[in-house]
Amino acid sequence: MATAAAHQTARTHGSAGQEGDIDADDTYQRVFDATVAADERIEPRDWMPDAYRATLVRQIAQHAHSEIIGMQPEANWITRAPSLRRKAILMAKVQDEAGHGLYLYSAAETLGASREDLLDKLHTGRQKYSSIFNYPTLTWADVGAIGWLVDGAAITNQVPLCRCSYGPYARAMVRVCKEESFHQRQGYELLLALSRGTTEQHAMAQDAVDRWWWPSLMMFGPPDDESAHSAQSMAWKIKRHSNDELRRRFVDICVPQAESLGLTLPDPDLKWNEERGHYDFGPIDWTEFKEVLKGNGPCNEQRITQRKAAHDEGAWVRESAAAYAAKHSTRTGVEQA
Ligand code: BYC
Repeated sequence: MATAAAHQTARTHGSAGQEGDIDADDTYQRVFDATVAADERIEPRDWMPDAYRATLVRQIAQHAHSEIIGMQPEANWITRAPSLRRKAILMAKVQDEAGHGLYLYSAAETLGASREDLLDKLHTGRQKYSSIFNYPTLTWADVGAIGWLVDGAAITNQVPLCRCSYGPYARAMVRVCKEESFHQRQGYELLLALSRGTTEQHAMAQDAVDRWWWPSLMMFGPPDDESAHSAQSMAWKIKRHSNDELRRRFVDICVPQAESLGLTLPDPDLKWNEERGHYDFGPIDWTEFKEVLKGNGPCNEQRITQRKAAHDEGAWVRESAAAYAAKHSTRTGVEQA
């Protein structure tokens, strides 16, 4: 157990010992382990193992990329929303996703990552974004299915991340989850309206649920025995539950909600298992998941092409903001002098 004095010194990165000093490195590691074990937060100023930092940058960057790529399938319906009310709600939701991207890129920056570099990695396929956003939004009902299922899966995954061991990520998740909860409800309400509408509207809602159900289950990642990062991420308390645990929890939540919606989930094997206290469900097509991750999903190419175009078209905004900030800081400097 590290002493209080050593703890104090070692928590602050670089304030004790020389680089390569084995005793100091050991103290740093022990203090880090003790902080994680005590369920306290690691903050940007604290020493952390390089692999912990790299894992966080990988996960937070992927998460941020998913938020901004996730704007595309929904934005596809803004101009075609069936009423002003629906349009205003959808615009607010898509803006929220951009905001989530901002919190997350900022959290990654606290680990020393540069936003420019992360975006470059997204644009060149060196970092991933969620598989789910490589599926098309074919009808208006897809906006409801995304809200209910995709945002519902996101909440199930992200509520435990509010207790992640890395402070800035955990705090960003608190606000994101509150907003996701609103998103999930708007999706549910939209689907309910369609389900209770005309026969055609009901069929449209059912078709959307049929298409989004399985990809939503894939959002939780590969099965536990194939999840490369889960064990270490759980030991570091970045992840609090395994991929399969969260997927099971999501299925249990969705089944009664589907019944209330008057819609069926497209899985003949779905049935309550009294012994396990969970719903059993059918096999997931992991070949499809792997293909989507390899870039062969229905919309991978379109998503990245549109993202790059938006980035290039926004260059003047970034340049103007940087020029304004530089001018402002010079003026402030002159005033202070
Ligand atoms: N899609 O070892 P594993 C949203 C990758 S945004 C693509 O289990 P980990 C929303 C994984 O990265 C939703 N890739 O990994 C936004 C790894 O590859 P690398 C996004 C996936 O990290 C707008 C490999 O497979 N949410 O909700 O322990 C509108 C092995 O996997 C996926 C987050 O990002 C996938 N589905 O666990 C509406 C949440 N799954 O990196 C809604 C934060 C796995 O070695 N992220 N991979 O090349 C996490 O909780 C975890 O990163 C995951 C994966 C559970 C996703």
